Amino acid sequence: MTKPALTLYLAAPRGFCAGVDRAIKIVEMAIEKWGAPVFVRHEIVHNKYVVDGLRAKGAVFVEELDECPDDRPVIFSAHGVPKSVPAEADRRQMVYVDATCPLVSKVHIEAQRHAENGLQMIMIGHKGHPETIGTMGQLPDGEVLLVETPDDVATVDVRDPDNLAYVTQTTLSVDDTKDIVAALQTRFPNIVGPHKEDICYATTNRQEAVKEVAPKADALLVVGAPNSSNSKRLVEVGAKAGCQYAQLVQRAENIDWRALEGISSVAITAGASAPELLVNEVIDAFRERYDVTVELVETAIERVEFKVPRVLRTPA
Ligand code: 0CH
Ligand code: SF4
Repeated sequence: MTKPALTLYLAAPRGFCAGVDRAIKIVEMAIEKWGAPVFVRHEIVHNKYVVDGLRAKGAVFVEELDECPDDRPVIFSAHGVPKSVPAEADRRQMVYVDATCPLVSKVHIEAQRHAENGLQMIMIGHKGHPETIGTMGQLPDGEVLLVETPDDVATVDVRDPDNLAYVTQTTLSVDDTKDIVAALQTRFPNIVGPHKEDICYATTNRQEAVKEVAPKADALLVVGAPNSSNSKRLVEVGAKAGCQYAQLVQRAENIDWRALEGISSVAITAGASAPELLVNEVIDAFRERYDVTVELVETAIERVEFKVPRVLRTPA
């Protein structure tokens, strides 16, 4: 039987960003240097395949530092940690490596600098997300106010409307964040913002690429995990850009083929924490059912790379 024709628009950039790449390398190098087990506080990045792979090599994933013994190394995830976490690790004289993405650390520094200059901080982010907890945790409890929507801006209770600054999570929707920033600037005209957006290059580029592919395709699949904020944003951006069916898939086995019946084109991208191997698995699943023509839609070229911490570059 002949297979139906399908155009597969492959978005680029997609998948691993420089911060994810660095964080995974940090865990791998730590296991090489110190042997197993190496503890990792929180999923190093939000992807089950990545986490399972590192676990098989000797990583032990925990949620809190008090689940780690004093005498084994611990890595902090790419999303960043509140100040209290390295402080506690220091107190316990633990060996630790911080895999926080340098672009998240930049936001941490920004928040502290504004606070030192006497500005009250507002964070635009998702409540309960580890990055939001980490960034807010750079300052004492209750010092950073969280807003998630333009409606929150209307009710946020500030000390002095003329002494405010904001920072954002790095993985937010660029467009939704613009609306929140506009609401902040309308209510607090003197609020200070980042020189350049806190939303990182990888988030921005992946959303731009999705905007390009989504309107062309009958369906959009975003390879990524349900707890991956940047991946979920890609689904929303795709739907907003006009794609009728936009779905997150962790693996090829999760594709809902019945929902895709009758399509003649599909767009595929991947969140910053999703390995390319899983994208290929999804493409192969389409090849099994369709006569696939792949069209690469590249909207930016990324050359960002981050070095791993020096302690891992020296032998044990
Ligand atoms: O998108 P989130 O922040 O949920 O995290 P992820 O899926 O692990 O992707 C990597 C981003 C890490 C911090 O910016
Ligand atoms: Fe860093 Fe951006 Fe990747 Fe987050 S999504 S790890 S901020 S490069």
